Amino acid sequence: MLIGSNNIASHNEDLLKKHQNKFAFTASEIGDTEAIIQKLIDFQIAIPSWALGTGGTRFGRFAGGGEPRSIEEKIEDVGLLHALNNASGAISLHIPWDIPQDYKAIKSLAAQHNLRFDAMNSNTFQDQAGQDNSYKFGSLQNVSKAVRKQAIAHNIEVIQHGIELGSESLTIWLADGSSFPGQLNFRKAYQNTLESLEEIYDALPSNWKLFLEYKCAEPNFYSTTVADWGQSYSYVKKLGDKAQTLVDLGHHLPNANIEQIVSLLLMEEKLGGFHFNDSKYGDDDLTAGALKPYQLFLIFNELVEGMDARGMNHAKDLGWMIDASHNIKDPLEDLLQSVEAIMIAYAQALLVDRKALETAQEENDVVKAQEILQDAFRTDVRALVAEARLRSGAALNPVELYRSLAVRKNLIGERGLKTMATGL
Ligand code: RM4
Ligand code: MN
Ligand code: MN
Repeated sequence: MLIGSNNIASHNEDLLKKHQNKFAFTASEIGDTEAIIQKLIDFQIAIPSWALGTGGTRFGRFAGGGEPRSIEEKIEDVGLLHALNNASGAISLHIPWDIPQDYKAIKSLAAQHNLRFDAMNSNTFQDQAGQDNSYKFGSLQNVSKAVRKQAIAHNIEVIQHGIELGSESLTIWLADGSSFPGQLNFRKAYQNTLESLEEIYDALPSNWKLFLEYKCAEPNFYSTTVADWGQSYSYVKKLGDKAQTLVDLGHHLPNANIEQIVSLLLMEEKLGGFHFNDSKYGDDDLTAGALKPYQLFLIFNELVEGMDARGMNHAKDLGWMIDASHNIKDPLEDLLQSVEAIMIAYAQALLVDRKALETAQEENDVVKAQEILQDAFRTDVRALVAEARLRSGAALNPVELYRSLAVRKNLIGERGLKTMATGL
């Protein structure tokens, strides 16, 4: 299914009057709306290819139908999102869940939808059919050299796929760790992992980045070999300039101050990218901003401040990705909601009066500092985000248009009810 510009135009026409009123009010409250709108137009968030189908838990899976059956259909799904919001102009692929066969055809399909290929993801947390060695006891950390070699070779293969598609980064997330005390010699596991990462790093083209993602627990529940930002930092620091840390919002111990982590990683020039999602308990992979929108705003507040301090390009200099899993919602609707929440948090962070905040900080004016942040957070910026969409030819209300065009019903018609996407 394709969403035509005529569909978007007539949807926007219906909502235009209401939007214009709202936008005029918002603009009257905010100073420089034009600069903010341009930043919002430029900002793109990559969609994970592994989250276009139904996720599920270990207790069950309730498929919604019409799931993409191939990498081509996954690209088409992201194309639908991008047509609706013009803010999802990239796809992040997970190998071997999505092995590209015909690079040229896949690249041209992506180009038709105005999509580029964001970070490539390797998978050494599952055994694949026909694989020589098992990852049951880890991959890059494994006590067996043969297993480590296999995992290294897989990562290098992922880089090769990425080169063909025009991607410029590899994200490594390791399930490596241990489930019981005594199972692992922590130092040996670290050393093995480091040596393996070095080999992968050496295979990176000069314009590539290696993102090392951390996660406090799961699937191992006693120790994880890249468990937190400090551990990731320690690896990427040793690896070199092309290696950076990736922050997934659901990968922290409860109550971790993620915004502070982000600020310090940025200062150290070691923040590479993001996996946005939201959580209450652990790696819940829920819709971004669904539970803790203030935290999302505070993270963006540090991002904007830190990137500006280093003269970075907001849209291009970090990898912006969603990592989510959809158990009860339509994945595409959920992803539209996530993108919207991210754009809102970003827009609010752009509103923060930096000068006034700095003065308040220098004067230890705690009350004023809070007022400044909360003033930005409590500003309704939805009309700004909608205006950015309107100007770039996308829909004023993406979820509403998605529903009125009965996209899911159409996809079920095209693909069938019982299709199953590879991924989470
Ligand atoms: C992990 C981690 C990775 C993702 C896998 C599927 O928890 O978040 O980024 O690739 O899940
Ligand atoms: Mn992740
Ligand atoms: Mn995760």
